[in-house]
Amino acid sequence: MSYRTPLQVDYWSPEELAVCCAGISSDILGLSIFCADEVSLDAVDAPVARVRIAPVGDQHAVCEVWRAPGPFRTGKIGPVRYRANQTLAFGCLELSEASFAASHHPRTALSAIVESAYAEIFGCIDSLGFPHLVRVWNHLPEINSNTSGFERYRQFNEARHRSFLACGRQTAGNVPAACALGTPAGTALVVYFLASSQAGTIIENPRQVSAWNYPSQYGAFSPLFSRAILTNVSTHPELFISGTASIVGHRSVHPDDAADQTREAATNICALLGEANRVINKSVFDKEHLRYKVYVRDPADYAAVADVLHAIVQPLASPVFLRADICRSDLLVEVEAVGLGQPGAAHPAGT
Ligand code: 3EB
Repeated sequence: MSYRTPLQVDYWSPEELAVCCAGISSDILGLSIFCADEVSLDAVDAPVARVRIAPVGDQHAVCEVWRAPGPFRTGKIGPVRYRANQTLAFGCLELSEASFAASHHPRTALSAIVESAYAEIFGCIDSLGFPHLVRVWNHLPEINSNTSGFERYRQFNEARHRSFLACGRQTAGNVPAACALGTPAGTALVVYFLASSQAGTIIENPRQVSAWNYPSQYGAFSPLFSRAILTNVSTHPELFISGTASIVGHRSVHPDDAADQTREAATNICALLGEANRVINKSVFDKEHLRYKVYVRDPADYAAVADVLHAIVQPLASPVFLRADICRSDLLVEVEAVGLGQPGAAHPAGT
């Protein structure tokens, strides 16, 4: 009997990835690799987003591997490399500020590449027939620095906002789940995403102000992301939880305490799970069956953050810890997660 796999995400070392790619047929839709330096992934024919942040601890690199049933269409439109099956597309691109002379743009080189990145992404997914961004991972160099008098995360927010408007997208409500993290100086902007032929359902957090309604103290252009997106692109409902931090209302809470920030982020994630289950009117998602990815600003906080998460989620399927700057300088930790219905369930072909 043959079985179709639903959508899956796994976190593997490059060696584990090589073993999978050497198998009879690869069902890899796309992947991201997190590593401080360059890695070669010869065996992989799926699109690869290369993010220059390192795992915390002694692992050199970690790969986030998205697998889904084929057949696939694979290609490149402008700078966007993509692979898609019937319902879902993975795509990624990399743009460098050095390639944009600031003088040719009314704003900054970062604004220019962010606007261009989103224009390319929307152009790509529109022409593929997957116009709905589900989840976007934004990795931008020096996210907390000030250049041209503005924090770079704010420059990013303005450019993202302008691009959404220019490309006919909504700037409130129906916006993708996302995260925005820093990478070292001199690296490229890397954006990768999942897009779908059908719009997902946004899930907001009753404990938090929606990001598109943040007051202007966080910038004239609000961040455009939803707290989570619920989709149905495979055999189970899927829940994509955005980067979630220690924010209540719109304010950062527990400054200088990574353990308390982790607890608050976990409480926010639990609130989202409750919302998602309420919206689908069924108890599908719980904290024990999520795949977590954790960004910590200071590696010295790793043990405290891991302890808190392990105490809250038991058993905890090996979360991935990455060293990265978070978009607000008072945030020390950010947690994202994916829920993919029931774990390990395979489904008969054609059902
Ligand atoms: C926050 O809740 C923390 O700008 O795309 C989380 C998820 C955050 C996504 C983004 C930012 C973004 O505001 C930061």
